[in-house]
Amino acid sequence: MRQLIMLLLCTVFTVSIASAQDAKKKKESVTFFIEAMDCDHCIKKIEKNIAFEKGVTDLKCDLTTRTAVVTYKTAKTSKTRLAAAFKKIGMEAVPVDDGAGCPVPPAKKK
Ligand SMILES: [Cu+2]
Repeated sequence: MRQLIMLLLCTVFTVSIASAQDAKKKKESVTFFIEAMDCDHCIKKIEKNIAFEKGVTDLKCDLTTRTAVVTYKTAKTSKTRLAAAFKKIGMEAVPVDDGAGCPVPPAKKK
């Protein structure tokens, strides 16, 4: 069952990449799971930093699920860059739709 979900997520992810390539102004949302996000202070920190990252248009943090939904312009930034931005403020952010053990070649990203 878990594998089926992963496969499904992979498919959705691949399709979203394909459609991202035809429109330069296209926006995309990525859900990051941030284990270190455990209080309002963390959320403030994320809001003060990630919201001002290049290409980020929207940011929603959820403390209960420890996730942050980041909407960004695909032409300006990428999941990898956003994850790096989280790392810069000391937080490990894992894109949920990538899925652990679901290898998505980063070269496909634009
Ligand atoms: Cu905290």
